[in-house]
Amino acid sequence: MQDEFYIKRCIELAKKATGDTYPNPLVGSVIVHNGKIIGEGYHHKAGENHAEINAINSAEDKSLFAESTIYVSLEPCAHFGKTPPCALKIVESGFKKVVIGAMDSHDKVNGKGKKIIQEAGIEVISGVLEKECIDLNKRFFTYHEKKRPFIVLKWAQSGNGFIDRDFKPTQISNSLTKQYVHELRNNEHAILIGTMTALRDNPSLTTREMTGRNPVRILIDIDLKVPMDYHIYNNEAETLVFNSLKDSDEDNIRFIKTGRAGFIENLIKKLYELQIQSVIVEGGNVVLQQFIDSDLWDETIVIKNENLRIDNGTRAPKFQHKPFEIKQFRDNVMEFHKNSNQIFKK
Ligand code: AOF
Ligand code: ZN
Repeated sequence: MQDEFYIKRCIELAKKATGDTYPNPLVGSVIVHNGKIIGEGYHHKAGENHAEINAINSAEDKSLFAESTIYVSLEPCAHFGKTPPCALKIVESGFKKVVIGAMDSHDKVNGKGKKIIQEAGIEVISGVLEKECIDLNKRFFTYHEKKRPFIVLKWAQSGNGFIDRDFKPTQISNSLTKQYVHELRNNEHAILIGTMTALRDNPSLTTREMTGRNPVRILIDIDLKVPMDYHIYNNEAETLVFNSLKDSDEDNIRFIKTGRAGFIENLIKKLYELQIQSVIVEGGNVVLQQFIDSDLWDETIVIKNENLRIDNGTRAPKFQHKPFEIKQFRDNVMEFHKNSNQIFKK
């Protein structure tokens, strides 16, 4: 129980850097001596100190380490990257015990950090609040383990399952939800839409009003039908255009030529190469259904307006298999999860 309490604190600390650590994960660490926290830290930004190092540096009395436990939400690293290995620093610092939340599936670490510490004769416990620690970095873990981005599908539908009225742009969700949608977008590295949605709604897909950071915009436009003066091509953010006609790279816009066969699979492979760790797919209906049919999704968010009834229009995408878990949070938002314990090896 004590261990869980301190790993929870690690998670809390890690979350302070939400959105700032890409391509690195969120990680927090605390050092405990005789039931008292004597050091805390988290990873702020790629290239800067890892969580453990900040926790170690923050402790005033380092002579207490020999009788202390260091907690980390992610397995300490074993490699010389932008910073030296935390596992070695932990050994040198002479801790009595190490408690780890989740193991790090990044190829460079993957058990090696834990091994270094154990081989130095230090007691190691791992897997404390593992599910929570994996969830904290679900994008990072999915990216490294499945060799593809974490994929979120999102749409809004009427109470009786339509996403528009008479096949025309229709306001389904209310203005309160708009804020929520911006939050959702902001959690992801990229936002994806198809030709139909770009032509019909002409969205700019930015979230800058909220946070100052814009996700990468991805447009699927096989025959390049979306005119260059549409908002998605404005220079407020980077845009990747997957198409069948040309490859080119101009300022903020990159055209990526992709074969028609296995289009979605090829696109996802390319996003992996471009180190995009997560993507939210916002439509239209055909694109969303393609992701479902290719079994390429991790979470689906459906914003439902129960009071709205529509007689004629586009029907919401359909799952072939019932999702494992359906969570309802807020009145009008449903979240679907594909698997119980996500997709992870352990
Ligand atoms: C840790 N503690 O706080 C973080 C870790 O390029 P580097 O040197 O910053 O290494 C990045 C990798 O290190 C990253 O992909 C992940 O495997 C691990 N991140 N490890 O021990 C931390 N942020
Ligand atoms: Zn490290």
